[in-house]
Amino acid sequence: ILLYVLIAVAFQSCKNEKKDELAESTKQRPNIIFIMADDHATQAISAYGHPISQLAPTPNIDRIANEGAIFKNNFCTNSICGPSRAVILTGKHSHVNGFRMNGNRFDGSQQTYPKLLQKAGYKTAMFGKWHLHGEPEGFDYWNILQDQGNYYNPNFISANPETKTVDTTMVEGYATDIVTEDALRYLDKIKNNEQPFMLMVQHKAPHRNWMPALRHLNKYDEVTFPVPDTYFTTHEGSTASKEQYQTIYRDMYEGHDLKMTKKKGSLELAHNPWKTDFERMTPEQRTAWDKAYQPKNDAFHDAHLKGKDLDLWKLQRYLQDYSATIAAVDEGVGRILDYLKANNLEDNTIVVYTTDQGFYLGEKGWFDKRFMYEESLAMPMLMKYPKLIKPGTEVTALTQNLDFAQTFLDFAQVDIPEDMQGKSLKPLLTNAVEDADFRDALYYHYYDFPAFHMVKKMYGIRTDRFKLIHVYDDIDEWELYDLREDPSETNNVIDEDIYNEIEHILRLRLAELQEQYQVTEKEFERASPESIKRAYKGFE
Ligand code: SGN
Ligand code: CA
Repeated sequence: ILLYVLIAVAFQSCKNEKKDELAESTKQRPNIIFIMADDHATQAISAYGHPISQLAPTPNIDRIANEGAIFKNNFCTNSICGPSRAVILTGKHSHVNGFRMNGNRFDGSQQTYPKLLQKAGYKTAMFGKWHLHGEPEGFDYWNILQDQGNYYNPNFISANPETKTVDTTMVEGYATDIVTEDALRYLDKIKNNEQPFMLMVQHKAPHRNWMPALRHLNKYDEVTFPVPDTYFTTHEGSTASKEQYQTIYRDMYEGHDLKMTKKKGSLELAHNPWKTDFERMTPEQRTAWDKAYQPKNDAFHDAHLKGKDLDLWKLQRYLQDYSATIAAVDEGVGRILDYLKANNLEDNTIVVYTTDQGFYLGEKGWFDKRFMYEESLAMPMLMKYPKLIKPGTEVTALTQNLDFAQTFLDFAQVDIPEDMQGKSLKPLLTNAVEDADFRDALYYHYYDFPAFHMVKKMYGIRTDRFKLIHVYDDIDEWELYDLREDPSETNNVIDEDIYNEIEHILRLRLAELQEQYQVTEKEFERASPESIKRAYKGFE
């Protein structure tokens, strides 16, 4: 009996020690708040310095860069919403995680970083835009926007633990504010828990159709944004660029996107094919909206603009609205940062600000994303963590959304699974690795064709100076750009002899990357010529 008691006591004290150890290490592990906007271009974040953002600054988002790090060369692997989100969750390229294009369904049973963090003792939660067509897994709490989400009075989907049902509820208000407030409420509930937490706060804004909050409807009316040199380009050297349907002055809907009215004195919107956005507003919201927009729309009618003047006017309206939707995102980031400070959570919390891909703000005449050119390939990435990241850190290494999962696991001291395809960014932040030694080249592959905007399928490689792209499906065209000589990528040098050697090296390295990432023949399937022709007609 004595022996038994001794063993039991020894066992118990060993167990307690283990528990203490776990509690200790749990306390040391950082909290993570991952804030992601939708389609927020680096050109529209003032920390990145682009002239557009200097006219519509983002002071709160910039706080993350000032107090932490800014990644100057961060890129996505596939410039479109759902796929980027799937890459972030899994740390695997689209062809490995299975989510190649919008409309696919994310296989939620697969390994993701939130699941691994949850298993390792993190409290996990997800708010806002999910867009992976299925219920989030690996979260203790989630409350997501239905589909793309709406700016006004959006529907939210969440699991109800009491009834064990999944409920869809319309919430009155402005999406960005609702998502921020939901996250803050949750934070307040769990802030004293022993467990570390990981929250994903994912906004709809500044996604199309760019509807600002009521308090921001006139915010940039007096601002004239710079017109990109390439606004009226004729896309020489790139058939895919010529054949896209994402040109501001041709493809934007005058009502739905540009909020233009049919005629002076009328409130009736010009082309507004879907009854999904303005029709959701309450009469009070709509009245406030019209009060703000009618004077500017009437002034537009009075000006009788035509041709290029009209095209330029559309750019201004687009950028004013786009920037104004960001204002609420920026305020929300400020509220979260202030909350952390006021609640003594600042030191031990990693805050990340990013978006799912880059976006065109008039460059090449475009809106939207998808192409492998810089504006849509680039992804903002800002990260602060006072314990470890020195304020004002600038990272120039070639990094990707592919790296995020491993980074968070690394910070959380969780083993990184072998099958993840990115690299932790932590060594860059502790100066354990030089920026130049981190990655020599990155791989990209976009699949969503034929589809809305008609951007052809393409894959390619980018190094610090060059970019080689193969555009395929109904064409077979290679594009090569020298980013140092031609930052706006308007001069395809694929046929220039002096670049032959470079092209050869890039092709070899591209093939190596495809092998490394296990890209198989199956990834290059083409659609039938008939379906492509039909789509070109259909989306005209
Ligand atoms: C919607 C938009 C498109 C956009 C896709 C994908 N049109 O269809 O312009 O490219 O989403 O965006 S809209 O008028 O309905 O908003 S993504 O961010 O989800 O990939
Ligand atoms: Ca997006």
